[in-house]
Amino acid sequence: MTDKPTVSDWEALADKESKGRDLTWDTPEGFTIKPLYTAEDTADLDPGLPGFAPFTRGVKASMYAGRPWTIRQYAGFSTAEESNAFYRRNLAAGQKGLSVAFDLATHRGYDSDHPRVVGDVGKAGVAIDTVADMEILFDQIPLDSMSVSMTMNGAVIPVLAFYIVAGERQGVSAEQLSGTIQNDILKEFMVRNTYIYPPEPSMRIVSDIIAYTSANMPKFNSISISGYHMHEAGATAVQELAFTIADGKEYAERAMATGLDIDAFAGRLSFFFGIGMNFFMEIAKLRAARTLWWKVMDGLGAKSERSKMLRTHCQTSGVSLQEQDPYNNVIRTTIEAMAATLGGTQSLHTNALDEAIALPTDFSARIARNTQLVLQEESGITNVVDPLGGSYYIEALTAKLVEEAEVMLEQIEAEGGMTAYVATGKPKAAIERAAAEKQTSVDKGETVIVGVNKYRRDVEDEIDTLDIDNHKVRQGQIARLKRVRDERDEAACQAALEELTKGGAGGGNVLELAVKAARHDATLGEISSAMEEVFGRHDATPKPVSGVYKSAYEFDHRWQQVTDGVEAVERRLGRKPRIMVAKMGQDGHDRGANVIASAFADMGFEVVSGPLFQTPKEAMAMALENGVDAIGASSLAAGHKTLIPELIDLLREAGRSDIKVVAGGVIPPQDYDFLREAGVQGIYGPGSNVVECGADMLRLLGHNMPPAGDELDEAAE
Ligand code: MLC
Ligand code: 5AD
Repeated sequence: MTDKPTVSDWEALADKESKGRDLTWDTPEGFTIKPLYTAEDTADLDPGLPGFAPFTRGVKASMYAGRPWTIRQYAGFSTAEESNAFYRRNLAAGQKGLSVAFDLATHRGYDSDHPRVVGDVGKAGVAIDTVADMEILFDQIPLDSMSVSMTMNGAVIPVLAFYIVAGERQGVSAEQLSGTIQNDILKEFMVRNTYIYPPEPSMRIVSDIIAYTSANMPKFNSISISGYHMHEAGATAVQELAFTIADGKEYAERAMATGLDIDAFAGRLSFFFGIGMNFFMEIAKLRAARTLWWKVMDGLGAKSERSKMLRTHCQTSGVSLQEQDPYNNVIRTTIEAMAATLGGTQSLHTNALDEAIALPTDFSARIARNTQLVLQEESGITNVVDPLGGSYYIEALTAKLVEEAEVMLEQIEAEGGMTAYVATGKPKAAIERAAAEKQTSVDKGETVIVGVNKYRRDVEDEIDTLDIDNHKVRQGQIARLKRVRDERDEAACQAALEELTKGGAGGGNVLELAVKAARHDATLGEISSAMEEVFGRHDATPKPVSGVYKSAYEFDHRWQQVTDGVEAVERRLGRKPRIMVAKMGQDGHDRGANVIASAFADMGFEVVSGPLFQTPKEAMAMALENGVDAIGASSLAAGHKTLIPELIDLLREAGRSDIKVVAGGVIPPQDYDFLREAGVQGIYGPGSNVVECGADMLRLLGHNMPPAGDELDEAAE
């Protein structure tokens, strides 16, 4: 009988098979993944049992064998009527919980009749201005039994107040309401950008909500501490874990500082993670997150086990989905959904296949929802708790993530906690650096995306997309706003708003005061303004990172051609060519704009980054002031058909049609002709190669640029 083979025997055999090739893999987290994991990697590890501390294997003992995860699809568009009809169709077809997507005007605290939001109303979500809208949104949906998540952070006070009052008008008391409000402002300052007030008053709002819900809404999750948006902005798994857990700790400490007992509120803190394509890493990430949270809450003195359980929603990754060959997205979403469920999520949203192009249609929403139904009903995944527990690789990865995230958590602690750390801008910059590195790896073909930088099709099929008549939605909202204002008791409404302002300045609970104003039909804009009077409004200009592209492309031939081209244009102009990257409307998604700004700066362009939330007029003024040669407008929230043509018209009126305008972001191909006719000279969807964007820009500026050399470089249009 021969001896049992050892790991060294395996190593020798594998080395021979692969002829000495290095089989390890370096992840964006900086982990070197080996081709084999064995009992040696997990000898010191004990993940425990599900339902018991530290909950690595799941927060419930029976997990999905007892109750499957909640199929909770995030949705909202156009009017409350249309979104309500969409929700009811989805519930009838197997969805289990609701999740409301609000439009950007609502997020930023503006009523639909505000001049800054002309292009945003009803576009990226549903327009909600008053309790009347909220009542329509939940018409025939019983709020005493349906759990409702609302993704709201900036205008969180009026929205939660409207929800409470809409419940009252349905005959449902606050204590019966179950659901979740996102209410996670720290990540807004880092990545999502739908804040309204500066950080300090924003943190006060979070604490007021935790205090109010813990006293009055026992079934309602007061916060959804979100790593998702960091993930989408390009964060590594370690960054997503550390920053999210540190955010959670900060919220818990703030609430404790107001005198609340930790066990009175901690059981209703919930989480939200993004799930991308690194399958095993994502499963391990959720297991690591639970382990980390248990330790943090135990450290803060929580006694109840429930306070130390990390319960989470997950959403499959939007940025992993592509405009090219979009049916591949169904496959990607399935893989990601499996990772979320094998990781033990409580609730899940699966993205639709048209994610990179527009909001879901009924067709694409059905496929997305059915992905979860098939997993629940057909795959057998629900029958066994934490089926990957004990896998050498999964357990080793989980432990490694915990260890690395803890190092980062200590650094954050040394910086004085997450609010102070966010204020330094360091976490935002770290995420942007990781994003730029990922983009470079895709552009260079090192990270493969099927149908984009490999196996690309010559001709793409067009798919049907949802188009919203933003003008019609806005007119309808304006009419309803007028009706509500005409019919309400104006004096009582104004008095309640004044109380809110006073309470904001003093020690009142702003949610409690806003509920009173909402009962008198104060609008979202009015409630937001009443608080803005004392809190002020927060402004920020993106500060893109520099040097990532330059170092990644140091020896790249095409990069050299582009940088040579920029120098040639510089010699001709007697100065560097100047590009403005503009973000117009209330769309705060700035990952793409930052990637472009940092890459173009590295190419040698002078880059002017416009602040977020400009009107076309403000963008034009800034462009003229800075003497730019071209403007790149980045749009990810469907405002492109209104805002970009307006900018071009304004430039024409100013006699500056010589300034070239290009557009990038989530733009359906159906809109390309419309934009070109409006004067847009280049359109760059997701999957565009950044270096080729630079080459195109040089052509626009009159430089004779050689064509791209290989098939990778065709990506630019
Ligand atoms: C669950 N339960 C069980 C059980 N499993 N009971 C017995 N045995 C089992 N096996 C119980 C739970 O304890 C709970 O009761 C109840 O069933 C519901 O289960 P849950 O697991 O709490 O699920 P759910 O209600 O869906 O809550 C999940 C959540 C919550 C805690 C994560 O916060 C949530 O729904 N979040 C969704 C957030 C969301 O949709 N965000 C969208 C963001 S989109 P009890 O009594 O204990 O509560 C976005 C995009 C953008 O942000 O940027 O715009
Ligand atoms: N309806 C459905 N999904 C949406 N998303 C954003 N807005 C909506 C909406 N109104 C999804 C996309 C995006 C993520 C932030 O949420 O997947 O990537």
